[in-house]
Amino acid sequence: MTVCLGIICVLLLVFIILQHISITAERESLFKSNKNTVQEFNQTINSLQHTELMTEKDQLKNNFNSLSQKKLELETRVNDLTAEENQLQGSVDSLNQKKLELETRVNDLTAEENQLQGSVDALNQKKLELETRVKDLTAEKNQLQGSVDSLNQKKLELETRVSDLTAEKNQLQGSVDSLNQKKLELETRVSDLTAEKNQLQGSVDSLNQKKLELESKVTSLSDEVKIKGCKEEYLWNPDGLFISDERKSWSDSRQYCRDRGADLVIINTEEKQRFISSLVKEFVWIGLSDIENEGNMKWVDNSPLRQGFWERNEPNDAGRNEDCIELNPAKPVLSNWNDISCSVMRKCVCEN
Ligand code: MMA
Ligand code: CA
Repeated sequence: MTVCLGIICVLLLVFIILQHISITAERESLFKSNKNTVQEFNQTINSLQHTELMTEKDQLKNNFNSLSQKKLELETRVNDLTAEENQLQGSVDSLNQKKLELETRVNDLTAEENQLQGSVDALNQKKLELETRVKDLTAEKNQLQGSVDSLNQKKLELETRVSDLTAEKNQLQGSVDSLNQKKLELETRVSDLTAEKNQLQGSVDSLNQKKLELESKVTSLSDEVKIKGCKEEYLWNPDGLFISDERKSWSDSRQYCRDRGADLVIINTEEKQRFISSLVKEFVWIGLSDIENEGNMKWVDNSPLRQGFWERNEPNDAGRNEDCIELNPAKPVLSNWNDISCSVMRKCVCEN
């Protein structure tokens, strides 16, 4: 656009200059021809002074007049051309004015173009950035496409797995049904066995009753033997005694001894009571309890207690919860037993 405007201005200038040159040339040629005519005329007058032909002089005078007329006309023409030139000069001025305006406009447009160039540069920069971004996004898209493909693969695998598992589930459902059937059968069997067990329990109870009767018979028989003066022999071996190294409840302590081929100690002589009291340094369980029958103290071999070495006011079944017997070596040697809750944690004395 700027270039076009420049070219138009140049063409206008060239046109104006050519016009001016042609007008000036025309005016000069008119002046020259006029001057020549006057010189010619003067020469003619001079020559006429030497001639006698006055008529010719008159004629020449007439010619002169007509030439003067011609000269006036030419002067008028020159004036007209001068006016025309002034007019053209005005046009040139206005064109110059126009040209200045166009130059200003061109400058404005150039500034605008520079600004636009800046915008174009920024847009190009932006375009480059966007191209980079597009490239990145394309790479990302390809990566995601890869992920999608692998996920689709995974999905297919999972679908296969689901159908496998469904088949397996149906198979298991079949198993469950057959197991339920089996369970019903077993429940019937369990209730049959429970009935049988209850029956057997009745038998056990009656046998226990029988056993108790027999035990009391044995006791009374042994008392009878005592009364008859037969001295009982208490055989015990000090080397068969040992103290546990862990604190446990009475039942767990008993199991501890049993695990080692022994049982909780039975103290049925004063000698043994003295020996064990001197052996232990803290509370210990001994093999005596009334767990089975409150108030009926029994040793772990089911023999009844004949001689106890109780503390004062013991056994008292405090809180109605004391069925197991501890020995406290800090108390006097022949009165150091106490009944206490079987769940208390104590070391114990075992005997094998
Ligand atoms: C008291 C006494 C005993 C009982 C214990 C229980 C310290 O002795 O009442 O008979 O067995 O408490 O801790
Ligand atoms: Ca007690």
